[in-house]
Amino acid sequence: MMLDGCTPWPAETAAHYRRTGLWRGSDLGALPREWAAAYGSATALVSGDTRISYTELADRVDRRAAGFVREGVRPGDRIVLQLPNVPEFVEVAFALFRAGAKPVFSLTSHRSQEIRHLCELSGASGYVVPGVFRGFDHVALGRQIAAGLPALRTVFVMDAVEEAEGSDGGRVDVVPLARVDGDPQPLPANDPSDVAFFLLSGGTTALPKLIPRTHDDYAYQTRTVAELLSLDPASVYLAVLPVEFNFTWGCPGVVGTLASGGTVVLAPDPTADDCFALIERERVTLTSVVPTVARLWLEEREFSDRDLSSLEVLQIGGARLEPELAARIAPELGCRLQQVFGMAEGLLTMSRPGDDPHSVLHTQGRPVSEADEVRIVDEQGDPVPPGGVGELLTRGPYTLRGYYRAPEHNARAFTEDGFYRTGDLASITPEGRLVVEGRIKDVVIRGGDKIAAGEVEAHLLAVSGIAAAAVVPVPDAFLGERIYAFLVGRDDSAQEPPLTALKAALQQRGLADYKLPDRAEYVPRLPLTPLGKIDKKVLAAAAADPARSRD
Ligand code: J2J
Repeated sequence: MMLDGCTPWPAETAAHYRRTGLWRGSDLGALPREWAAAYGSATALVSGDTRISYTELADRVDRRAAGFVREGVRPGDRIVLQLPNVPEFVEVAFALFRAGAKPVFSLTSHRSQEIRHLCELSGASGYVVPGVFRGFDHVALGRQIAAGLPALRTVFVMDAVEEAEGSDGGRVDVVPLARVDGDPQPLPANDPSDVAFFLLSGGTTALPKLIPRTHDDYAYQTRTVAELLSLDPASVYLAVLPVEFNFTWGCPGVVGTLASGGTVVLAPDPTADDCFALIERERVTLTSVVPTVARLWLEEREFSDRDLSSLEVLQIGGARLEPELAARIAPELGCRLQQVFGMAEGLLTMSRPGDDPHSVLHTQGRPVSEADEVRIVDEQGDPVPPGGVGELLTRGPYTLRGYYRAPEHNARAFTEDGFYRTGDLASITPEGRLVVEGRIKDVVIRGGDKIAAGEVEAHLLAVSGIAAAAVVPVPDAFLGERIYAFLVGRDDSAQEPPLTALKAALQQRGLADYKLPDRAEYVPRLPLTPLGKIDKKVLAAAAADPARSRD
């Protein structure tokens, strides 16, 4: 049974995935103990000077799970998890799985707008935070949000907090993670077909959506990708991007590496300085980055004498990889390139170890599962001729059937027979490889971060002096795309806020920094399509015009 508000796979489809051995009745909460039995004293996690063995990890997960139960966390509870790349992220996620609670993975860059929405949408009873991180006080944010959301009972804090701050007039308990500890106790197993956790959608709508991932579907995804890459106990994975990103968490990422007995090294940030040092010190064999990070590393490589010879595979995905950049990976970094096209919603395509060099540079490879179904359709929803470009639709054993608590959106985002409309434009080569050709969804992909235009527009409209707003991507050599906002002022007498004031106003509203427009331009009116919708194609072309004057 899946949590209320989720869309299960149809019964026969689920039965088929079980019969064919794709879904094996997994429980993510039971994994650390199983891994400890298999890999014991081998190193599971490395972070700074801390090294944690498989046995220690399982012990910590058991103790923390008991601690969460003692703090009132119950099976089915949703808990917003907002921690950086630290061992506590992994421990807390698995402890929550163990306790039957469902973590909602959020980004550390998220602020009050995003966190309030995630807490509200998920009905979260808890919120796990670092404390003060990169100058931002997450505990204060938790208190502020809890004041308006009675369901939110506890803020769990990784850093030590002052006892005096212990409670907020009874509204919310602030509990240090150190106190989330208890003697291990038997806890009920999870239903493998139930939600294990929620990933955040890259989104096309004004408010972000939640993606339910089940125990069985995620165990299948991570196992399949780990097998495809032949991971084993000698594998060392460097988590460069935020761990809560599906790419880092499970493609094969943290979960796939641990399931293979390898070692996960947590990088504090993606800089070449830090990551090259970690690759050298830990003899890293595999890592995954977005194209912007790959570009940064290539630029730094000639100035670094770090030994990167252990690195076998660099996975690059999350945004379009220019063939020119792709071609530099093997010669300049001395490792194999693997292109990855993926989405938190499910479908993953990847190039394979034996693929010919041309296709590795120019395609995003094949779906990772034989059971992935992929269709390329035209605007009417009809299949395009072989090799043609159209919207990519997909369904399969690890692709969602519906967003959480979003019936109206689901009616548009899925076909009647359960295919997810990705909003990506793609074609398939005669050899069956996917080529991403563009997208029809209203999203900006800025250095791998996904920004829903509608979300930024809604916030811009709430800023005084703005009557209309349209956000489009503008190409950028370093980030791939940047955020360009076209604005219409409210009336002639009103002052048009300049970009810095706009950004400040959006930050003031509590929008995450990565969603702030990089450029803003005032226009007398926004162009419309014959159907009366804002013509974003015209705007995107205008934004990309190098001759355009910019303020
Ligand atoms: C072009 N666009 C791409 C690619 C994703 C592995 C890798 C990436 C993600 C991810 C992920 C792309 N070329 N190679 O979850 O597990 C764009 C598409 C897609 C959207 C999904 C993973 N790889 N994209 O990026 O949920 O537009 O997942 O629909 O963040 O990123 O974004 P997200």
